[in-house]
Amino acid sequence: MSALPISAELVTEQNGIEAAALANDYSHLGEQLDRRGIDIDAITRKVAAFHVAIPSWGVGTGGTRFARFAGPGEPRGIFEKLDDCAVIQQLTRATPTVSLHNPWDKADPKELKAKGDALGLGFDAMNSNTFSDAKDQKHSYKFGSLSHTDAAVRQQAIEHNIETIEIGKVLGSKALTVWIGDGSNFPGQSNFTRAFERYLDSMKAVYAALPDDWRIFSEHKLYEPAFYSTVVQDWGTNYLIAQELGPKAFALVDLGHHAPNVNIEMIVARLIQFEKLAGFHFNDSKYGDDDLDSGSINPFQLFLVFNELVDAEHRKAPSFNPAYMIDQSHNVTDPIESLMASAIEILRAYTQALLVDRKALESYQDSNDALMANQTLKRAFTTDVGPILAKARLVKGGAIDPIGTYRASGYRQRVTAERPSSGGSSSGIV
Ligand code: LRH
Ligand code: MN
Ligand code: MN
Repeated sequence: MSALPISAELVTEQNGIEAAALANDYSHLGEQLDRRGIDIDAITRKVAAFHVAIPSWGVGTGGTRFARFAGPGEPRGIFEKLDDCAVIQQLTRATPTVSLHNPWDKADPKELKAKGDALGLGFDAMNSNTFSDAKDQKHSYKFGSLSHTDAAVRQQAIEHNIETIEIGKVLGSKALTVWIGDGSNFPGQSNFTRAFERYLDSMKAVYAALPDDWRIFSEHKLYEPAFYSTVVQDWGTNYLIAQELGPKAFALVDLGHHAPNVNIEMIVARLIQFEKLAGFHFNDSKYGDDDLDSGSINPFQLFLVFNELVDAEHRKAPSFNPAYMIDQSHNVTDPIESLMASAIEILRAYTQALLVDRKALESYQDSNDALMANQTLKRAFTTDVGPILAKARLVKGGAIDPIGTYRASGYRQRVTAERPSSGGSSSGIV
């Protein structure tokens, strides 16, 4: 039995206000799509089956390295974070799992599992953290972790990853995501080759501890916190890692971890083709790893990424099983609202990609009709798929208008009374 945080009556009442308009819009869109040979209900069923994981760290207010401005009623620990994740799932019905970060979310794993069960939430990939020092940790990660020059530091980082797997086993997780901040700030500071050799040796030790039904995801990032070189800096290095480690290792793409204007959808295509795509950390960015809300800056790029994913699904690409997660930092918005809006934008891009006429596209590509090939994508991208998204939520018991319903529920005001302010001084998140 799950105890949902928003009253079911309120959701029904709010849906009642929108139901007639939605029915109209859905039927009108259905007619339009029918003329294009698309069955709207088949699309809605696919959309209803799509899930994206919420990052536990995303429901707290983020910050920059300059300041953090706390929001009202912020969750004070992982159990309250799970309550907030349950709100997102209850209203969007697209986010049934949470991705935890160790040790940020440290608690008795059995209690975490019980709390998840009570809220109807499962646990997605586990994230290890060797990019900051935990309290009372023996060796510092100031100069690296899995690639550190000192074997004792590397061993500590390996053990931390193994511990993260152990916690995940209790929670029912099936994947470990490893992102390290290792790198250098000055030319000459680090030997690129030796650092990568050490990293690979450490990752092999972590890989050896992976249960048979688990996968390990390595996450590349161009720069930050290291500003001259980073050990796992790009998808090429990431692919090499996945190849070196073995069949349970895959390369994870965080959309914010590339230089501006990089063709990320093409990276996605390459990783799919060579059966090494782990999945995503979704977010959006203008300059760097901005961790802005998905689809808020460049929704066309998100659509083009999903175009590759749907293409792979369509042609039944081997080993294609991406894990979808959000990874964002919310500095000026209510994180619950940002995460709901982001889940909706991710679903929107998926839905638009489902509308691409793949047969027509292929024939335009084969006949080198560049203009019509592009028009084929644009036609799908410019279709307002809002009614499909709302209908998919409605049939699963969610809200037609998640943000409106959330605001009407007074959830934030309620938890603000229950959760005293956590203050606003340090950033606490990258
Ligand atoms: C690094 C990163 C990585 C971390 C998260 C907090 O920038 O994307 O995924 O685990 O941010
Ligand atoms: Mn990430
Ligand atoms: Mn990041």
